[in-house]
Amino acid sequence: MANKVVLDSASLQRALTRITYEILERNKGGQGLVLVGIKTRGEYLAHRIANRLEQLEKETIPVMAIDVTNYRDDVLAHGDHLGLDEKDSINIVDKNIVLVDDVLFTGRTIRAALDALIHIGRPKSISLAVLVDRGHRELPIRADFVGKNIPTAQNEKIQVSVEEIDGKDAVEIIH
Ligand code: 3GP
Ligand code: 5GP
Ligand code: MG
Repeated sequence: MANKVVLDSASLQRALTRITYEILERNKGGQGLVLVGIKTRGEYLAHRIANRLEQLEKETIPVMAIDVTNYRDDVLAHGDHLGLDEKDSINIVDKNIVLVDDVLFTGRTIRAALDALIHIGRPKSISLAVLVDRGHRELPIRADFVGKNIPTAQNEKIQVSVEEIDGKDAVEIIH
C-alpha cells in the first residue's frame, strides 16, 4: 500500500503560517486569544500556531490542551470526564478561543470539544482551525481556518505526522 504525500514539511509549515495570519486578521490582532489544542496532534499544532502568533504580535498567547475522547457522543456516555485537568485550565471567559485539531472528519470531536469548553466558562467566541478537512460531516460544523481540504473516500485515512511525536512533518493519504 503506497502513501501519497499531500503536504510535505515545507507545505505544512506554510499552511500553519497562513492560518496564523488568517487568525490575526479575523481577530484584529492577538489580544484576547486563547488556543485550545485537541489531543494528541492538535495540541502540538496549537503550540506551533501560538509560537508564530507570539513572534508576530509580541504578546503571550495562552495554549490549553483538551482530550475529548470520553466526551464523544459515539464513544461513552457524555459528561463522564471533561478531559481537562484543573491545573491546565486557563480562564476562557470572554476570550476568543481558537480550537485546533489535526483532522476534521464527522465533526463529532469538535462538538464534544465545544461541550467541554462551555462547561468551564463562557468564551466570547469559538472558532476552529484544522490542518486537514477530509469531508464526511455528520453535524453542522465547519472550520474557519483550513490548512488543506482533502476530499477522501470513507475508507481512506489521512496520516498526520508532527515532528514532536513522529519525527517528521507530513500529511499523507493511506490507500
Ligand atoms: P491524534 O490523537 O493525534 O489526533 O485517534 C487516535 C489517533 O488515530 C489520532 O491521532 C488520529 O490521527 C488517528 N486516526 C486515524 N483515523 C482516525 C479516525 O477515523 N478517527 C479517529 N478518532 N482517529 C483516527
Ligand atoms: P471527527 O470527530 O470529526 O470524525 O474526527 C476528528 C478526529 O478524529 C480528529 O481529532 C482526528 O484525530 C481523527 N481523525 C478522523 N479521521 C482521521 C483521519 O483520516 N486521519 C487522522 N489522522 N485522524 C483522523
Ligand atoms: Mg486529532
